[in-house]
Amino acid sequence: MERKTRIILALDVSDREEALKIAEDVSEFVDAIKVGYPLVLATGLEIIRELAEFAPIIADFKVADIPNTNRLICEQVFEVGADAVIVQGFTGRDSLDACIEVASEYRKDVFVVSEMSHPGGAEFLQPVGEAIARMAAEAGASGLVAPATRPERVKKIREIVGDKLTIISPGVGAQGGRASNAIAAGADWVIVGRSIYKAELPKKAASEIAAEIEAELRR
Ligand code: 3DU
Repeated sequence: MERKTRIILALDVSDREEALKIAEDVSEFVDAIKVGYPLVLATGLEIIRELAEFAPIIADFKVADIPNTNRLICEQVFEVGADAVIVQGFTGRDSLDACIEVASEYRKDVFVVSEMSHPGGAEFLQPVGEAIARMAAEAGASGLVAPATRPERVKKIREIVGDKLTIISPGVGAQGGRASNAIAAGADWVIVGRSIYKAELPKKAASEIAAEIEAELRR
């Protein structure tokens, strides 16, 4: 994934035509498109192949199962053309290793959720987030998912993993986080959903966030 605008679009719409239209519209302002359950359950897995025409695709299935099941899921995700998969870290090293093994066979990336951006993310996951980040680094994951709603946590995770892993950061806009704060705290990319796909002019919304990030990086 190339660092250009540093925006990953979370395309959580449930209509195929709308998804393709938004993807095409905003493609110049996003470095990747994150596709998850809402769109895939509504339209089918092949939407990943269709969207891959516009940008690299990150499949957000928060994979969280035993190693064998994780392997089977990741194989399907990469076969259909995704460039990366998001997996949970709390299931442990063997489950993560299974995902990383499959990803390396396909020369693709694995991003590990260390903690989540919503208020409930602080309940169970945050206390183990740093241990998950360390495990992901040791296991050879490509990156981590860390919360833009808590930039201080992004900073902490960055201190732990150094430059070894990339950090992608959801929670910007609709969940209250600011793109510039997440980037300043050490995120490589922000993940933005509703603030772009629900905007009256998604392309304008994406370009404004890109400009905010660019200004932050020039500081
Ligand atoms: O809140 P938004 O509409 O900008 O969407 C954020 C996206 O990122 C959405 O797909 C959600 O499932 C995902 N995500 C989080 O919001 C928080 C996490 O910790 C991990 C993923």
